[in-house]
Amino acid sequence: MKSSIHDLRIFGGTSLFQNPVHVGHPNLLRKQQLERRLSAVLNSGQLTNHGPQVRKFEERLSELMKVRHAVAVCNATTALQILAKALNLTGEIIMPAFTFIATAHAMDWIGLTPVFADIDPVTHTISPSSVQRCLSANTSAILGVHVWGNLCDVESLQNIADEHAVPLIFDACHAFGSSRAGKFAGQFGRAEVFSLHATKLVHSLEGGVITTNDDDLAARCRRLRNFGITGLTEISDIGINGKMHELSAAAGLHSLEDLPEILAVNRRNRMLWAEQLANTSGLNLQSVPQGQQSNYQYVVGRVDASRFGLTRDQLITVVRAEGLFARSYFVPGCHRSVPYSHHAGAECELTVTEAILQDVLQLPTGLAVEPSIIERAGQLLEFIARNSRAIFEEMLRTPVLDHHPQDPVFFGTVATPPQTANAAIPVAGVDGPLRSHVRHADTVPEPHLTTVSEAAVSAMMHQRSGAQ
Ligand code: T4K
Repeated sequence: MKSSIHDLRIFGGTSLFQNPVHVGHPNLLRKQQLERRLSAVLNSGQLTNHGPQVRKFEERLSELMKVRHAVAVCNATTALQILAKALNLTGEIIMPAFTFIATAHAMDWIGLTPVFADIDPVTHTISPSSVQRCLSANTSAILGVHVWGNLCDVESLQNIADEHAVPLIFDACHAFGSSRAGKFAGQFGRAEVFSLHATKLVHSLEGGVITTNDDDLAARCRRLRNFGITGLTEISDIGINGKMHELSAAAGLHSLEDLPEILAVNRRNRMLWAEQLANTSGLNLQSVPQGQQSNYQYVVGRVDASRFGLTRDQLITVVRAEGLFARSYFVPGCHRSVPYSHHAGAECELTVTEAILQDVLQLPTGLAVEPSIIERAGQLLEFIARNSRAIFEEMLRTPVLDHHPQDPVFFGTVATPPQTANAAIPVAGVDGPLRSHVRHADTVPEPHLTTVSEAAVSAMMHQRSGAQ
């Protein structure tokens, strides 16, 4: 562990984690068994088109979630589109701005207008009162997102939806295995959509599933998933190819068998993080609201810069260099991302969203994260908190900050042109606290990777001392 701030990698020390610790890593157990399963599928000759693996997977999913129908789809983005088409949605759809960009893209791609509502400060899910304010004559549906495994306030949202006679649907991509008042995600609203992407709790490598208790809606989703074909020579709808293939379904069935272990490990990890951070002032883990069971797929907290002594982005800079690849999430927010920033529908007030985008921090969990990793990471965070003032001052003084050799932010695939001498470094989507720390830079020599929130990290890494 570090005994002085000069042991920190950003000041030339050695990274705490030589092998980086990612926020998420595919949960994958019993690989040989999976290989045998996949090989049996390959030998069966049936590779796709609603084969036995997909049918069995759908059956297992509906049993588990206690819902009448589970419609397996190639990914959740396509599943959201199929669902919206199956409901004949047109015009505006109210959704949170605080979600993975796919939620907005899926709707916009099929001609719907996302209207971004604010979120609840505790659960980070869509705020019913904000939804009320976003309603208009053009609203055709409300789309809640169960962020981080926390379920939305489904009862209040349902009341609003019923009152205005619009369907309520959910993006449940984060919520596999979560429940509210004893009811599993998958049973709420008219329908819900789950992602089975490799980084999700349960996964089919890539994949998605629509769940619903509505027989007609399920039948329509099934038709739309298969080009709208209903018989040998019959085409009833304008459908798409949204089919899940057999290998994917077999991987999904395999993953489902590990669900109890994955949930137990996530719960344990969340508890360990809470223990480790109990004395770290200014870094507060999100708590699960009463009456809910979370799958703890994500461990998230908020960095209160005034108490912690560093902003969230400054903290990310320090820990990523140590190999703890903590992340901000959903930055810059759907409403601030280029395709939507001048959006006609985006007029709702997003005060809570804006605040959370500035300070939310995602920490590693999942099967790959051992207790010893959390213990060391917790000690590191505590050390940083204790020395935050000295670290901040040193960050202002130190000429060149260093980063972790395996950080994809610096060794990725998207290159941006070098900065010119003494130009202010643009930090896309990050204003406020970080801006005050981003100063004019000398030339940044190599092209470096920039994803939106990582631009902040990148900018800080390349700043020079005294160049105000
Ligand atoms: N709605 C919501 C709320 C969602 O979260 C998502 C997807 C969707 C809709 C759409 O669902 P899909 O159409 O994808 O089914 C990832 C995923 O690409 C995305 O599926 C997911 N949400 C989103 C939250 O996360 P990234 O870019 O943030 O993750 P990525 O690729 O950086 O992976 C996270 C970490 O996992 C990395 O640190 C490396 C590690 N990793 C990742 C992969 C894929 C591995 O170790 N191995 C791997 O194979 O988007």
